[in-house]
Amino acid sequence: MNLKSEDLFRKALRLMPGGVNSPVRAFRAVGGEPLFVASGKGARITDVEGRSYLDYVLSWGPLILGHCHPQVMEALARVLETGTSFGASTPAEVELAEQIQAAFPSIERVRLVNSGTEATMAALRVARAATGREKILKFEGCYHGHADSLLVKAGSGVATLGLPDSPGVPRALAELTITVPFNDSAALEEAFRVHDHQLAAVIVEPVAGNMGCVAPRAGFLARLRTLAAEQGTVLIFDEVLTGFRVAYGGAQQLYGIQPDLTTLGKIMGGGLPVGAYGGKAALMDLVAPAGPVYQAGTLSGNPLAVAAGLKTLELLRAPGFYERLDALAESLVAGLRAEADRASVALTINRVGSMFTPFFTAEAVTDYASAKKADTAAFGRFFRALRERGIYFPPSQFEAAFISSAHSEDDIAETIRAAGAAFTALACR
Ligand code: HOZ
Repeated sequence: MNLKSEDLFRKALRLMPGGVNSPVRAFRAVGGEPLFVASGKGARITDVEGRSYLDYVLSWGPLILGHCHPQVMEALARVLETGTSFGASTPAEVELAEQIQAAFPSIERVRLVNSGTEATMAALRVARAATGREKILKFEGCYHGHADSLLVKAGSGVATLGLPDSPGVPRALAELTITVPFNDSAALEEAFRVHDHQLAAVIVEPVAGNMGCVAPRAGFLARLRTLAAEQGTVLIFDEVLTGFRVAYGGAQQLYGIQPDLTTLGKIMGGGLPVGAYGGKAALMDLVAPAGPVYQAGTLSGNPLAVAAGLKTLELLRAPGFYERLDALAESLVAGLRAEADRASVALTINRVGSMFTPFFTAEAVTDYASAKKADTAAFGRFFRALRERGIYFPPSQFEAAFISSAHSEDDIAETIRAAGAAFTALACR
């Protein structure tokens, strides 16, 4: 007999740390049994008990076309007939590199890796090698994967679990990571003044997604660009979430700012494990074997991820794709706002393109400090109330929700109705 979620989780707890392979999945911040998914199709997933949910997690962003898009599945099926990994170059990798370069004019050369964490780790190494400097600057509540240098005041699961900076990160390394609040140009100027010509890199999620969704203030990214250029600091846009999401060419296209290096992942692999880092040729030509900065990977450029990525990007280039997705996201956000107002629930919703977060606070959320003021217990109740009604939101106040092209107007209407009932239940407590 198939095990139920409860039994699976009990078994998983004996076998895996916290019963999961990635912390936020354990639902510790929202309560209730973690979801065990049996399958996904379009905008929906089905759990092992056969319950169906409209999915706004979408594998944390990659599935912009929804689950099991037929053309992506077909592309994968073709690859399965010819081999899953060679540890040698394939024609499709070259094609994907070409597509990435066409989408991101700031990327003159690109290296494919297997995850966003790998991409940010390697980008930092390149920046340090290029500048001969060791310090880096990141923003509070931004998350760039779990490499040692970047687990300082990190968002995502670190914020969800309310952890202080992670044990196991050598203090000497953490001391090289300077942090300032996101969207705070004055603090940024001060950091550049104090660490004058000592910063190898500034890394930023140009639209923060890992403290919940937070847009950059007007002029913030431009100021960052100028300060980095003035001091020869490498500007890294971490577009693992935003690349091919907020626009085909990512946040750098949306806001018209060109970084020196970009990290990508998620959507560009069509739901398979992938990452990439790229940028100016002068920087990327430092990477081995063109240059001395070492970085390698047996499964890098893996045929399955490359095929799923290529087909996904092709479908994203359809005329009007992003306009429709953004309109759908806006109608959902407007509906959620109206329902929260009707139930007198204090709610602030941030949205950029098809990524968004409802924060349970009346105040504007512009950085990590304001995100942390949100009522996370209320978010947990909202999450559970939605789940009971067949809607699956990210199980954390500090993760962005996403919409896919598989979501229909009816799905959005169903979600708004469910949220309305959830807000009313919240308000009646
Ligand atoms: N912290 C990840 C999203 N930002 C969660 C990944 C996962 O649990 O799969």
